[in-house]
Amino acid sequence: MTSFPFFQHISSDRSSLAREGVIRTRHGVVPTPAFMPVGTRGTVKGLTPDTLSACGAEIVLVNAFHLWLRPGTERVREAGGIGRMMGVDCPVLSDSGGYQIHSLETRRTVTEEGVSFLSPYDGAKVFLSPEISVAHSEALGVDIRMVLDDLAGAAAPPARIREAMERTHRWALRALNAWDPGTTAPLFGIIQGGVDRALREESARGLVSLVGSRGQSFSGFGIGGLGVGETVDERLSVLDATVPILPENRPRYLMGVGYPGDILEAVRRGVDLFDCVLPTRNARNGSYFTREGAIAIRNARFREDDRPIDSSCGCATCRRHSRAYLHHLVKNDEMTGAILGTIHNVSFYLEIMREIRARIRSGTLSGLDWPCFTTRHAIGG
Ligand code: PRF
Ligand code: ZN
Repeated sequence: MTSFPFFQHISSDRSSLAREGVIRTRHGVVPTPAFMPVGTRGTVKGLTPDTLSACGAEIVLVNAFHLWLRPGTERVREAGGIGRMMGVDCPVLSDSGGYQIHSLETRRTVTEEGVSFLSPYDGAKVFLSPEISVAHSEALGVDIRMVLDDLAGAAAPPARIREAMERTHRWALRALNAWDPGTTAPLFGIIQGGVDRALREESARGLVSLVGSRGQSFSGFGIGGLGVGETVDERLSVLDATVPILPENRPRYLMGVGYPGDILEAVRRGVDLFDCVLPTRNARNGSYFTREGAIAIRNARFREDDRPIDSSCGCATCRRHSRAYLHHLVKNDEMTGAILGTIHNVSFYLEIMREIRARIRSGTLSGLDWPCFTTRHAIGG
């Protein structure tokens, strides 16, 4: 489909595996390391396309599984694709739903053929396979897509973790064979294997060496199954073991992680792409990121605080509004409070990604540290 390289590695950090690059898609160029705001159901909660763009978003994440169930893949296709329907100008990446199906409350049955489950929307019986997943992401018109994977819970026995990883590999080959790399959007494989380094190495090697029947290989690699209750040290150890196995000319995407400090440590280990619900979800709970740490805006100490959320932030919220105003809005459950908070948190994440990229370029990444922004800090992991 593309005559230009999908991913280009531009510069490398001297003291770590961090790298600066660009991902090129039909809908634009994404500088990496990049953070994708989460728009699971076809909207980044609280943001219009214009505010999302003003926050600095250069790529957005959706979930093919959710969009398939509602409003329906065919409806999205008729609307000109998900980017068009959402009204965003930037590229869109779709996750397959492997993780969401795994987390469903209702019973699901995983077989070699695929996964059967009840729709969380209306209870209808539905079936998803690696091939069906590729067909849906294609019809949604996304710019990058993830294969359907199987994963085991953090507390699952080793045999189940291996089984999920091996099934993920077999499904990955089926997805690869269902994909036409010549005419359709790039496809990423997903590495699984729990917190066992040997299993993760096996998973990375297995996916990197997969070749489809037409000679096609994955355009990039997701690192899945993390951010699910493992400790920070376990997660970083998995990245240390995994990333060096991945080809230099393919993007690496750490799925669903994390706090700014977690992202920084993953960037240092060679990761290029991230998504996480933290900035959007926390904003709706009145928890805002600042350079000095998170603040809970409902706290009475902000009642008469005339300062912006973060005096070093240039976002539309911090340029105009005080903590006192946000405190008032959030205390009264005004939707504007959630919107203004989301604008700040998403802008904050995108600003730290720009800072990370600038520091890789200038060779000063080693001086960067956000000890107050890690899962370790948040949950004591
Ligand atoms: N697989 C998929 N999506 C995901 C994950 C995964 O393992 C994670 C892990 N935290 C987030 N999103 N398909
Ligand atoms: Zn701000």
